[in-house]
Amino acid sequence: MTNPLCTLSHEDGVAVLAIDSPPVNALGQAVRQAIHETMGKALADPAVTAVVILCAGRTFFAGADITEFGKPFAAPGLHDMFDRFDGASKPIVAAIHGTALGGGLELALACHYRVAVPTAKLGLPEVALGLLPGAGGTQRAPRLIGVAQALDLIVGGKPVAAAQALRIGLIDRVLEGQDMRAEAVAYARELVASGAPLRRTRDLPADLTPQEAAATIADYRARHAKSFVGFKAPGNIVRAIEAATDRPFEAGLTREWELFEELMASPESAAQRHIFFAERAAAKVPVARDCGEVAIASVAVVGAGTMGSGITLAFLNAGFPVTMIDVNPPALERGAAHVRATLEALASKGRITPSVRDARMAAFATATALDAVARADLVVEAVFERLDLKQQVFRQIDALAKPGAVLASNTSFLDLDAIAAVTARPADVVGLHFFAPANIMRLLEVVRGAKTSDRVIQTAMTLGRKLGKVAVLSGVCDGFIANRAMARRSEAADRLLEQGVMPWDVDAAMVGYGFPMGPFQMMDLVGLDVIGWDKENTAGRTVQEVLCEAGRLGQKSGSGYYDYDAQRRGTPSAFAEATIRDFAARSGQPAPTLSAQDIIEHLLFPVVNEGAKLLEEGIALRASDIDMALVAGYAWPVYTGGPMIWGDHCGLARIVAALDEQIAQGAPITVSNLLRTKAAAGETFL
Ligand code: 3H9
Repeated sequence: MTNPLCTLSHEDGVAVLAIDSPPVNALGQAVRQAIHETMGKALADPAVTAVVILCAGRTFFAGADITEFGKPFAAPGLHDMFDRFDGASKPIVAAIHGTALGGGLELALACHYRVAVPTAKLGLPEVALGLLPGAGGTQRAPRLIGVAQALDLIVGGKPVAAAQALRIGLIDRVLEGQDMRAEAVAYARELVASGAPLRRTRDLPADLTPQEAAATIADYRARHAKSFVGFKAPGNIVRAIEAATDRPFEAGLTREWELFEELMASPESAAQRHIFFAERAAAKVPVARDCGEVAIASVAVVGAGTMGSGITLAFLNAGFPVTMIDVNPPALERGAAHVRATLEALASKGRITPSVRDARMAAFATATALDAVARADLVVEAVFERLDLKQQVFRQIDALAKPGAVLASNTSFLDLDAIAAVTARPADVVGLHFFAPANIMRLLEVVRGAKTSDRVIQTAMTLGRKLGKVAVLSGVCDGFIANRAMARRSEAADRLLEQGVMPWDVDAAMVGYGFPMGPFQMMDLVGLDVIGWDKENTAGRTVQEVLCEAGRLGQKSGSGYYDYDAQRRGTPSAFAEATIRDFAARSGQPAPTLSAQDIIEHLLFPVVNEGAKLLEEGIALRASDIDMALVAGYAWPVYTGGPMIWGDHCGLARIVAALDEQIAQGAPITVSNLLRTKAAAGETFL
């Protein structure tokens, strides 16, 4: 009886195992079982001289089945399968297309030879899930490609292209790729005809002695120490690779498994796996199945400021032709110069080839007249954040843009419906909220207005993916998901300051939690006069007002909450400290003594609370969307999983009690009904 997941066919003495388990041929139990049985049959057949294993569909195995994680692994395990591969007395060839990832590449490493089509990518990306390759990857890869390359591949986690894989010895041949199956079978026949040895990766010697490996690893750790902070997986991976050099293969596998299980049980990995699924869930939005999409072949960006030029770059980098429009010629020239300089810099750093740079330059046009929007399928407005101005621009765009074009606003907190209302086509109006720098930050909030059509929403979600971003759908409200949730952190931080807590203590607690910088360091970077300061109406009412009035506008003026040296290194400012003490003295209360954990809870529990409000108001579709938005848009540490799942771990009842305590002390906040209800019922968000 043939197994539908794994078909076995024969071509002139070569058995071909073809696995077909859409969407990505993950190595779940049923697939493992099918391979194990079929491989057993092929190897036992005396007419078979070699075996080729390949996959149908869009990709080679994408790894172990992540949905099985957290449950006991059912037999046959990957180790059992790979033992059979290793021990086979006939050559087994893995033929790779698409992506061979994680357990998928580990399977290929357990084969005797590997070939790949030119477009294939190969990687061990488990680190991104807070894990390590637990099916021999950390033991076989160093033996095959050397310790230094294995560190890059496994700790770095980035897949390599077929050509690079060949260079480092990960594969044995890049096929032409016209007919992978036939070319792989021909390769297997060549092996048999030439009497090629059974090359068992497990039996290859490590390229370094334990002492040399220890030195290479120590050097690697030192160079990457900063990026390891907060993550558990890199340290365990390094330990596992070390084991490949200082003990026999079997003992190395045992060590690898211990370290794998430790990671699997860790909160860091649970959080990172949550984000993996959150990213995929965010792409699923409630639109009619047959709504279709607007074909976007050309883009116009209105406004050449920081956001406009960043958005232009984001589209150019994704291969779209873009016309950047600004009615102010000097502003347009500044924006265009930034776009060109960024493309040049990408080329000079080797991140793009000169021909790609030239193609992007050629796809970039500028215009000072708004009628240039007439040619675009998508118009993105990125003018100054003022409702009347945006409405005026939208009226003009409405008059000029072609019928059916998508009209997007990059507003970060204004009412999208009020913008859409000035047009005759509100169904075509959508928010595309990019985060600065728009060509770098991964989050794209797609804002759905009251009248935005399904077709336009689906178009925007697809665009997000094409731009290499995580698109998260948001309803209309002040600040949408990410800015609105994080505004509560800033307010809580300001309240602490007014009680006499120092900004550097608050910032240190946030950095300790895992943010790249704290809220006051961020304010100093952005400029204290940019957010929340009204120059015309300032009266020393807040610490920020006092600092701004004193000309302490942040890094750009050499001082803000911190004092800066010529290299923009900040040190605690005596002026800021005196100002804060002065404010605190007015309250008549002594400044509270707070631990870093107290500060974390004081600042971040209100974010969880706001997340609950976003859910109960229907602004965010799911709790995981909020986590995804903050991880991608605000560098919320991915190893905590985002505010909602972190809130679940802290305990919702504890959060409600802490918020009630803040309210009792005068904080102007209210607790979300959803949060209270869930806390009372002992429920969680996720
Ligand atoms: C591992 O291997 C551990 C071992 O070392 C040791 C074990 C002992 N499992 O991303 P897409 C689903 S850890 C289950 O939208 P694309 C995904 O959720 C694994 N499901 O497509 C989605 O489902 P849905 C190491 C998986 O074309 C659907 O497939 N491997 C898995 O943009 C389509 O996915 C990795 O970390 C999986 N392994 O990208 C690779 N992978 O439609 C993770 C995907 O219901 N995967 N799904 O939302 C990827 O990087 C990308 O999915 C891939 C395709 C590049 C393969």
